[in-house]
Amino acid sequence: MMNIGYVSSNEYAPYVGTSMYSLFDKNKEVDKICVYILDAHISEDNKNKMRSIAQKFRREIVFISDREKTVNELRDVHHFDYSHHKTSATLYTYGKLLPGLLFDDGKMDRILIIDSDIIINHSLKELYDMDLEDHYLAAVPEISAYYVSSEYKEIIYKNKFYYNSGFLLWNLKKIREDNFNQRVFDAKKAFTKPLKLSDQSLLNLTLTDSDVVSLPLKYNYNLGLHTDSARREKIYKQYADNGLLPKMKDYNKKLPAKEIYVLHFLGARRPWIKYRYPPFVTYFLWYWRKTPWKSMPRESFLDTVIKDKVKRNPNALAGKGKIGRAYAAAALTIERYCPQLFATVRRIKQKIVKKFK
Ligand SMILES: [Mn+2]
Repeated sequence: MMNIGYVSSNEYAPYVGTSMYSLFDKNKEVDKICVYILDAHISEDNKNKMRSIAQKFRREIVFISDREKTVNELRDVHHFDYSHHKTSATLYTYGKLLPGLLFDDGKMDRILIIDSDIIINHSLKELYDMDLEDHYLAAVPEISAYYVSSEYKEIIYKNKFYYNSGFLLWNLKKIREDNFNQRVFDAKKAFTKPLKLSDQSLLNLTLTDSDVVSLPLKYNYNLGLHTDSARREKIYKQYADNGLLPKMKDYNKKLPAKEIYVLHFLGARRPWIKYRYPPFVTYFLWYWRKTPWKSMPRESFLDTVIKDKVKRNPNALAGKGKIGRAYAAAALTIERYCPQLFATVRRIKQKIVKKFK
């Protein structure tokens, strides 16, 4: 028996569906899987598509659609916000930290909450059945954050490890007994600055070292490690020194796919964006092409990057110079990640020169 949780807006439903497909496909030996989807206004059409995937594998799927009042309370009573982010669906992503409030039916003993930008590449049975003892959860430390992250230093260095929030195995029994929800609210209240990485920032603000079991890297592999040849060796070694990666002869060698159980397409590595070729993109596309969304046009990278750069600069629309900077940053990002789009980059640069100088 496995309880799995996802948070999904309507926009992300196709990617949650793809992730769920990979989970079912790689966990056929598990006798019972129930997927709970915290429903941030998913359309009936997308829900039916998600249901058809569960049906194909004879698995149970439950949409949790009656939590709007609770989510509004997060905003109005506990002052959770999404001003730093794109949409109000961000409020629902805090559900990943409040499974006792937003997922639990009062009977579950544990739940594994998975991000929409994750592809499951191996059985999770052993992980799911692990002994959580007296801990609240199990999660994978994000050691790369010590080298590159937009997170506040004070959060990164607060505990022994800084944890990634994309893959969390929660001990719901323990959460109910100790009223863990209140601890999350207290941590939110005590931190007065905007949470840069929303749920992940708050997770790390809430936790102390003894609350968490650290999981091996293979259970939440940040694909950034694959391309970051400058730092990979150091980071792999740190995981190994902490017993979270088998000792290797050569830490400069990339982990082979068969040793990675959970592929996390973090940040700029969204595999569903057109013209993006992050490592293991074929693992995503393999499943994408089996879903009912397979012919949906993929998002344009240029639009995404520009939207993102403008969004990250909240005053961008206030003045020419700021928009110019947002476009310049977009051009740089495209140059770095997508050199095959050099003509596009040249066009943006010419636009900037014409409009903003
Ligand atoms: Mn993620």
